Amino acid sequence: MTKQWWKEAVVYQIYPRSFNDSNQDGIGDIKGITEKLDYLAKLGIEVIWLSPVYESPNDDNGYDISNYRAIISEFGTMKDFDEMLQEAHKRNIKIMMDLVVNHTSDEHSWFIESRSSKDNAYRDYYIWKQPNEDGSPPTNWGAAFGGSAWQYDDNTGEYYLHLFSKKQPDLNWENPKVRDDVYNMMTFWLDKGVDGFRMDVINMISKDQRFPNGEIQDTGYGDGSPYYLNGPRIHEFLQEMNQQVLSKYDTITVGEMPGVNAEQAKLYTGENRKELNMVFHFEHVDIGNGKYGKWTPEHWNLTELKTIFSRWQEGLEEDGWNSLYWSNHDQPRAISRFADDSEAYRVLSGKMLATCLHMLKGTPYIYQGEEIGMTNVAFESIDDYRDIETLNAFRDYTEKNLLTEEEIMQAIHKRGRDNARTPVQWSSRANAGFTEGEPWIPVNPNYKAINVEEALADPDSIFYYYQKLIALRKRYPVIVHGKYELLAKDDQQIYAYTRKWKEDTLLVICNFSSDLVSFNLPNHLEFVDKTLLIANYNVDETEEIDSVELKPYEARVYNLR
Ligand code: TEU
Ligand code: CA
Repeated sequence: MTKQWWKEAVVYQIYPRSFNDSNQDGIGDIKGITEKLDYLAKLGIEVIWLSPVYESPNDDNGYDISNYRAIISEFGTMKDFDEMLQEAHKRNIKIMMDLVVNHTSDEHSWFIESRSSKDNAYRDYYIWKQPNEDGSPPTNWGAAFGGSAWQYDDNTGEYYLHLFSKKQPDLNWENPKVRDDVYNMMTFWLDKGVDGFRMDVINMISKDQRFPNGEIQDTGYGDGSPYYLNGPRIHEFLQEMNQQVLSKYDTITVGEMPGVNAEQAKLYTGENRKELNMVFHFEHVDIGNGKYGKWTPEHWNLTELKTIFSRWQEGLEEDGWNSLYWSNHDQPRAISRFADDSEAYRVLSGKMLATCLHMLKGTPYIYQGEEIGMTNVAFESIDDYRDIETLNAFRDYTEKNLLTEEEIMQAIHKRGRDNARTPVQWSSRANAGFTEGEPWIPVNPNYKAINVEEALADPDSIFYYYQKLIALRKRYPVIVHGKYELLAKDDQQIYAYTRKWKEDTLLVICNFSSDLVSFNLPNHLEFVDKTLLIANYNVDETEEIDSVELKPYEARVYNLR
């Protein structure tokens, strides 16, 4: 067995469009990434997860791919890519590609062929169905970005399935030729030297072939998810992919899986199952979802969050592996979502969240800008937004009078995907130093105070705190391997837990509130020696810890022996 290096690594996600623009056209690009590799090496990360860089008409910013083997020209060339890969490897940084194979773009040559006639060789690459007798779509399923999940095509008089936008037709994984083509494409990238894949909505690729209607939702559409999430042949497909491709390389793999639970994750990530290394679940990022999901955000409790994390920590303790994240390109900024982005507490709470997450068992993911504590943005006008999900939701919910404009704008400010997609703030120069051109999406107006230049100049910055967390991971095996135990289960303000490994007991104490709160160490924790590993306030290291007074958003990690 090869060494499971992906358990020890920290991954950094790059959303290339918003990362760094090297040629001043307002769009982040691959050369822009290469320019910043030294910065990432300084942070200490070992893997980059690169959101899609393939040819795409950008209906969903690259998650709609029209050619899996070409680089989209606005990001650069294949030569730029190869150079980036080489430069990353020189710095011991691996590159994980985004693999988007539940669907392609409708501009992919496979789909152009497929829709051209019923007897085209590519017809069965996608999911085509006849209309019902009254002409209505084959099922009542709704699509993730609004409307029906079926699009009628005049040319052949049939509907095709699209679980996302109508420019993202779902591939038909029942067809062995589709699977072969995907595996060959993966091999192409692995032979180039990439180090693994983050697999987009990979638990959606196997559909229940009976295609039943779903339960009607408040939006008027049926919920098809029981018939395509973790579908009947999903494990078979992943095992086949592993056998034909992944097993031949030393890779890191993570499956993005809406609606997956810890029990199922054991099947996806169990050591002997030969499927994936880990999965991204959505349980903590969906916390507080209301009637219309994220568009009706409600209050959430820390105890709910602790219950979720604990279930996953305990569920995958013996077998399988966790991925750990607060944010990504689909989610709001971590500090704004889970802590406090006010001026008084932004830095403290950013460090607290980092502590809480990175000390859990699993592979931590940092989303670009998180390491400098970037926050949500609240554009006043919908015209400043670019995300298809956001724009469609604004239109659909207001048109149907389900939400007022004010209500949906508030929800967009809290939970919209563009919160994470404003350009990385590199400096206090114009456009945050991201570009000298017109950025494709406006920068967050707080860039003068929050930027990389500032962070690098301040030894107390969130950046150096992350750097220290990553360095600790390399020094203390307990951080990678320790067994998790939740403390103070019912506490509404404190998240505390231990991690045990051989002689070491890691004690992690995080205050998720702006109150002063006291934490009492449970009696069963016996130790003779304690070392403070990291803290976001100045702590007297000799302080007794039987009972600790915690300041707002305070976080401490001790190693007990
Ligand atoms: O996301 C899948 C997914 O479930 C989210 O898009 C979700 O629908 C929404 O963001 C939360 O409200 C993946 C990609 O990460 C996302 O960027 C793509 O838009 C989507 O798949 C389709 O490829
Ligand atoms: Ca550019």
